[in-house]
Amino acid sequence: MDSQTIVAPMTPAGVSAIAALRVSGSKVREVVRLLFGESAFKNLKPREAKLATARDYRTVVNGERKTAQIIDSLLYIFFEGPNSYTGEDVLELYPHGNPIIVRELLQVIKSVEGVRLAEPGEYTRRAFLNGRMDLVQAESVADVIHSANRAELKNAHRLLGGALSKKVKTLTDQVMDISARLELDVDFAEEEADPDYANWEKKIEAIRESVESILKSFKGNAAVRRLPLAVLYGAPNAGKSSLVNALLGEDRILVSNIPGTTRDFVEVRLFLAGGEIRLVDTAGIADKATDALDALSMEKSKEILAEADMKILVVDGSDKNGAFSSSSTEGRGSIISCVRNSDEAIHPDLVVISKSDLFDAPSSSNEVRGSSDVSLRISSKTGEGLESLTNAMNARLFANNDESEDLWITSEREKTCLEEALAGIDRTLSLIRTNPAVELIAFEMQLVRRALQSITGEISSEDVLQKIFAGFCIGK
Ligand SMILES: Nc1nc2c(ncn2[C@@H]2O[C@H](COP(=O)(O)OP(=O)(O)OP(=O)(O)O)[C@@H](O)[C@H]2O)c(=O)[nH]1
Ligand SMILES: [Mg+2]
Repeated sequence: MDSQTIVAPMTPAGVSAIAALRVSGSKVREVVRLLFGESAFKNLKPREAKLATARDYRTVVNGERKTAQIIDSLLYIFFEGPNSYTGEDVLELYPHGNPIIVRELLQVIKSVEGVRLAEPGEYTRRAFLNGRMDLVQAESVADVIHSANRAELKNAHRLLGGALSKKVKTLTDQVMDISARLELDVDFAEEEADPDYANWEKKIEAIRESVESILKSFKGNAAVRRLPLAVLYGAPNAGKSSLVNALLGEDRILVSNIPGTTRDFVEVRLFLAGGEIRLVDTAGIADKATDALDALSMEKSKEILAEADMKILVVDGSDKNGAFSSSSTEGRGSIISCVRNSDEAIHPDLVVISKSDLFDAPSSSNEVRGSSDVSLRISSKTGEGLESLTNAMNARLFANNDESEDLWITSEREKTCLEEALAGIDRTLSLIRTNPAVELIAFEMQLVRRALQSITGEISSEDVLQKIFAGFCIGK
């Protein structure tokens, strides 16, 4: 293995309260000596947070370390291998999050002989190579970092905890057990009676079922990482854009009292309790388009509505002549009809009655119950009802997320290995069913075993590792 010591920032470039850097390898103690001096080096204890002043030795005047320029006062922790993330000696540094400080620390650390900048995913790669985790777990580290919602995060944590690795290990053991028996039969083929094909068939079928069920659990990144989409729609001037701004807490979208202010739909990202979503503000949909451009805008609104996971109809509650009037409940039918287009009404998942600061509440509650659906009174001005709205969005867009006990795989590589295993199992089964030479069956089972072992990385190649870790962030 690469014996060089590696260093990299773990936090993104830019200004922050605190940044973090990690050094891993045999030169870690030398780095401590260089940055913090002889006494820090001699008294270095693992897993102890130390507050210290890091200095740039290269600026030493009169040979005295104390005269060297201060880089930062910071916290550091030393982890002694093999009890560290990578399994090697590791030093973690937590300086202030100023890019100048981070750069200087990197420069000084790299000036130690045998230290270089880490490649993407190199820490996790070393963790794998040193047996700190298997390949499934290593891949799930990226999932933990990139999960877009609670459900994905929970799954990633279970993968990291070894839930899948354990399943695969059990299957591998079963395959090895069968292989061992088969090979025995190969050796004693002359003396023994016919092999017990029926018994093998049953066992291999059970393995097949397990492999297939893991394979079926695969959710590609496109499916998993697709953010839920909520779309706001309604008549022109209903207050849709103002509502997006209020939800974001910033004046992101142009708002005016001129109907038809929003032309193109505008997409923003919003964080709800369950995870991140896409929220889209659309151009108002009127009964009739005022001109050709207006017609195009309305068309666009309908297009994005067709993709929505949640359609939120915004109705201007202050508009006495409008579709909704708070004093009548028969307004409900017309709420829908105000966005009825030539073809068909667009049925909302939720109706919000906007501008509640301009009219009296029909009841003490901010929920207006209609014939079937529930609507919320909201005001972008006072903030009334915004929390109820985000709760309603969260409940709809992240339904059942936390209760799910499903475990799914996300890695294309793991999927390919499982497919190979499955194909091998199928070939084995068809061989068994036609009672051929036991050597052939034993050979196929070996392929199955190898495919399963590559999932967790018991068998791996440089190419495979290269591919996996190239997709990681630097510093992980
Ligand atoms: N008092 C009050 N006025 C609001 C509220 N929300 C929006 N308005 C006003 O209503 C007018 C229209 O608001 P917009 O947010 O631009 O409405 P829109 O639905 O995006 O309109 P289009 O883009 O034209 O479809 C603006 O003058 C806003 O200031 C509210 O909660 N209270
Ligand atoms: Mg608008």
